[in-house]
Amino acid sequence: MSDQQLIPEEVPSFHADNYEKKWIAFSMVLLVAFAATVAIAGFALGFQIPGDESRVDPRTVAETLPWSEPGVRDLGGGEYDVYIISQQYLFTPREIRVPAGSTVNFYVTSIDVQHGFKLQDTNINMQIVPGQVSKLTAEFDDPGEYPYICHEYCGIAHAAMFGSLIVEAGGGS
Ligand SMILES: [Cu+2]
Repeated sequence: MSDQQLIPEEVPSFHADNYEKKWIAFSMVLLVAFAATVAIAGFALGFQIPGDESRVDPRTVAETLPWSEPGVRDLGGGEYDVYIISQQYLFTPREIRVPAGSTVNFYVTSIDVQHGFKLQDTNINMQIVPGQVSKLTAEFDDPGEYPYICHEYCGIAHAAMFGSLIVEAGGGS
C-alpha cells in the first residue's frame, strides 16, 4: 500500500482510525444497552432502591407507635403495611400473614446494631440501620411461605435471626 491510498476520498471532518471508529460504535451500543437495562429493571421488573424512608430514635422507637405494635396493618384494597423491628437476634414479628394478591409495604428498623432484611423469592433486600427506617414494597400473587433472614452479620447468634411471611390462598382482591 502506498501512502496516497490512505487519503480518504470523502470529506472528513472527523479523523479517526477505522479501528477507533469501531470502538466508538461499540461504546455507544454499550451505553444504549446499559440505559435499557436500567430502564427495564426499574420500569418493567419493578426494581427499587431501598430509601431512607424516615428517621427514628433507636432507643425509644420500640415504645413509639406504630413500632410499639409491630406487625401487619390492613390498608384496604389488598394493600398492607408491615412494621418489623430488628434486634439481636430476632425480628418482631417472627411470622407475618397476608392473603394472596396483596401489595405489602415493608417498614423495617433496628433498635441496636446494623442488620439486613432479605425476603426470599422477591426483590426485597435491605440494609437495616439503627435510627433509620428502610422501606420496600412487593406484591404477592402466589400463596406460600417466603422466609426472611438477616443477611448482615450482627453477632454470635446472627444465624438464628429469621422469620416467615406466609401468603395465604383464597384471599386478596
Ligand atoms: Cu444478623
